[in-house]
Amino acid sequence: MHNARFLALAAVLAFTAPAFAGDYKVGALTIGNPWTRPAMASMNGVGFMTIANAGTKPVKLVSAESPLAGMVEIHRSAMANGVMTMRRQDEGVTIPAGGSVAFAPGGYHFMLLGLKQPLAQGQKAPITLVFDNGRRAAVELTVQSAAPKASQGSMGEHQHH
Ligand SMILES: [Cu+2]
Repeated sequence: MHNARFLALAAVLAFTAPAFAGDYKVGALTIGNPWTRPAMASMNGVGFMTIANAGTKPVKLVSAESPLAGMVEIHRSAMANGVMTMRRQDEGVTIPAGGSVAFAPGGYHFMLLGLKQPLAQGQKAPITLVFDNGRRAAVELTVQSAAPKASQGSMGEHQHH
């Protein structure tokens, strides 16, 4: 009786302990903290996450798709002559072996063009990442107005005011 109660408690703790739920593993890849901002239907959404590659070979992200958007593009923002611009990454994005790439405000991001429905705070937005090795990773972007805490820190993301 006492043991059973202990196990039940342990099970609850195991479910609630990870502060950063929302990491997805596909083979050697870990997709960390996928998130997006609230947006209205017919607007464009922006998806962020971290993709880490624990494997011994580089993996290239070639495209992405979502049932919620007319089209998903991989973009990279950069400052050019004091103006923030973004470019489509038609050649894909390589995740180096043993390394990771951050999709974060001010850098790489997923552009969800032509949202078919609004993205409301707390909702989940499905997106599928397509890699050159044929692997597909289906993840859900959590809709929230600010970056998740777990993606800061080691990534050294700085805030612009
Ligand atoms: Cu963009």
